[in-house]
Amino acid sequence: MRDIIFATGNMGKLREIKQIMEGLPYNIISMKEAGLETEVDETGETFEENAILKATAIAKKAREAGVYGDAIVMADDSGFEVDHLGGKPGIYSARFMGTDTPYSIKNQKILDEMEGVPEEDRTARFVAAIACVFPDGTCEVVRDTFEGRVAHEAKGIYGFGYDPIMYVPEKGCNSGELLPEEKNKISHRGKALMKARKLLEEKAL
Ligand code: ITT
Repeated sequence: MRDIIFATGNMGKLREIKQIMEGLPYNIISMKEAGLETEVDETGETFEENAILKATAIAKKAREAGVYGDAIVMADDSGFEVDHLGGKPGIYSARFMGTDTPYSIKNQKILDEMEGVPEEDRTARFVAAIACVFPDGTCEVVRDTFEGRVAHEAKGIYGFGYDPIMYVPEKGCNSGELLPEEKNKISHRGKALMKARKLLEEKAL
């Protein structure tokens, strides 16, 4: 089994990544489990740039520590884009209203800002960019989206972050109401990870 170190401190993401990669010949190790925790300044202007910043920083740490020499290092930079709000919170999704603010408050703020906005203008999506640093030091990044609309009320107990307020037309419910296995099949992260998996297979890793 190949080791993949996932450069994330977000437990919701990590849980999904482990579920999505289950049964595949990869051993997913969080940066915490690898003892490589570090704060990375997300100074990029796109999801791709930030994913690359996170993955390369952790790959560098692993190299310096002399551990997991032939591991692949991956990072996910993701967020919720609301078209009517000019794409916000977007790359600032985790930082929106402060990282310590509960999602019940962040979500309500978005619902309030969208009050009275007609259905056709409520389009929104989750975006995920996943950067992979390979053992030879090269880096590639893939992206995918999960399209929906801003719901009228928060619903659901599954997922994390903004899941309760994204209505998923093809499922007729909010993302927070989807069972993990249902979300993972159609989500930005699920689809981007399958693209990343293809990259690994092409490189025979
Ligand atoms: P790491 O950088 O340590 O991975 P983070 O939470 O800071 O963790 P991001 O900067 O990529 O990660 O921010 C992603 C945010 O976007 C996340 O905190 C949620 O608010 C939101 N988000 C991303 N994917 C989501 C999903 O599947 N469901 C709900 N919200 C999501």
